[in-house]
Amino acid sequence: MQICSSNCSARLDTPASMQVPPIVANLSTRSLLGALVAALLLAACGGGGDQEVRSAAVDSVAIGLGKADSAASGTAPTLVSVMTGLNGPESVLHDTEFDVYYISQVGGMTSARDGNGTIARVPADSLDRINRAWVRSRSSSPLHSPTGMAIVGDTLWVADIDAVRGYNRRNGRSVGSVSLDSLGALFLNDIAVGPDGALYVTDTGIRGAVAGKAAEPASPSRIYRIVGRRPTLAVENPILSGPNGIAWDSAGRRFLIAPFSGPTVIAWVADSGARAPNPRRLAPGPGSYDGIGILPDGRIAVSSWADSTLYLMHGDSTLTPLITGIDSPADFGIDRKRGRVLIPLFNAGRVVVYEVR
Ligand SMILES: [Ca+2]
Ligand SMILES: [Ca+2]
Repeated sequence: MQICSSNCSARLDTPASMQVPPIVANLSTRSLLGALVAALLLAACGGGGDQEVRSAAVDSVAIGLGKADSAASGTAPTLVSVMTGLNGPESVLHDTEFDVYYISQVGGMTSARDGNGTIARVPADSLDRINRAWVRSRSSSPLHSPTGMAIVGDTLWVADIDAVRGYNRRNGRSVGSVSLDSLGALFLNDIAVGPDGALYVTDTGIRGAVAGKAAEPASPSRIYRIVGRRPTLAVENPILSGPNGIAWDSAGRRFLIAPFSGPTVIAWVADSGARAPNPRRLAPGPGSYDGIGILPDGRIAVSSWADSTLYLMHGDSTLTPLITGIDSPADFGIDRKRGRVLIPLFNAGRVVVYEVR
């Protein structure tokens, strides 16, 4: 994550998405913080500045980008490419019609209104042709800290602190934004399109931390619903525990939520008349979750900053590691056509691309 000023004096301000929740602190505060600080320093001084794409048969362990665990899946995921030179990559989304990937880049402190957010666009079959600033911030359409994305019609929607901003996915031009400021939104993090066509947007409810101290949650854990550019509060519940990633699980007819501040994956039914608890806790794990999604074969995956791992969830009850050693794994994208998982490594300014079969 790029946290330095132009003269690259490293500031150890901890962005909101890098805070250490109590459960993680209890496990290994020192080692985790050490890793985070090292990563911050690396990124602060241009660790993600190399601009290249490594392709095909990359030895992930040799270059320190992760290790695939075959025990969890039967067939080990294969690292096939690494996109570098990204500025705080937070989320990847596959546009299946144009067959391109979008990569949101926070640029600097998470939640800072610094007007330097960007969205990259890269052809899925030509990763070396990446346009790292396909969308830039403009005075008329600022972009500060873009995170999760979703597509509805011709519009690419991107969460940005307390607004959701729209871009024409054919040309990257702004088509306006929806402010959620009046609803008290604090840190909009991810977006899923529901079966009703509405946008469901998580609010992690934390502010960017300062001076290396993790901030306490500053607003309730919420999910908003946006229809026709009109936002409403869909659910507010402490069980959501600082909701970060969100995905629609069509098989389970529910949303899956990856909380940042809680240890369990969460399921939520939006139009519940259900008697069962809603939202409800599923599989426990290390917490500090970011991305969540359904792999091409139907397995549910969730990424964790706590131990730099992409997990698989089994039967709603257990998590097992699929890929380990991936520092600061944020909101991964899924390419169902190619069987790929694209994981943004936030601190390193990279996206690692695995084939998962
Ligand atoms: Ca920024
Ligand atoms: Ca996220």
